[in-house]
Amino acid sequence: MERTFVMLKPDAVQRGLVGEIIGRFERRGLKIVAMKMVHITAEFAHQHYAVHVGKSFFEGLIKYITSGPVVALVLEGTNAIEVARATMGATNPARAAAGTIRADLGLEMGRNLVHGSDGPTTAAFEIGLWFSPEELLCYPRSVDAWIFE
Ligand code: IDP
Ligand code: MG
Repeated sequence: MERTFVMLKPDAVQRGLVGEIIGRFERRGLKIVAMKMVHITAEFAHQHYAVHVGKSFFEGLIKYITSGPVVALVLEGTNAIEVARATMGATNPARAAAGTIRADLGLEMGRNLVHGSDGPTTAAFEIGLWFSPEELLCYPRSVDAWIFE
């Protein structure tokens, strides 16, 4: 079973879309194994987005992501990384496929509502950055047999 890190960005919280967005991941069948609300510092944001240091949008991205509280989650399921990214849609909401979070709820790249790990290495790094091992909960759901073959 794979795990991925997902973050609902400050615009999702401010616009009252937390339930709508988390609900989409839940309905997909992904299991929430950790969740918390945090207002991150610029230093922490630099760690999270270290791969983007030096890019034209980097300073704007740090300002955006530290502008208010975010909701951080770890989701678990079959192909969780790929499935979460597909549920989110392409980085630019204007190009994202209809039915995805970014297409249905957003318009601009710099206000695209949600983050998801882009691969196994990134997922392991981000889960470790945001959560301590004790915060990752292992529990069965009664519906698991109807979601996982
Ligand atoms: P991703 O979130 O789809 O993985 P990345 O390329 O990793 O996309 O970029 C991280 C975040 O930086 C994006 O989600 C978006 O909020 C922001 N971003 C990326 N490129 C641009 C841009 O060209 N203009 C404004 N913001 C951008
Ligand atoms: Mg990315």
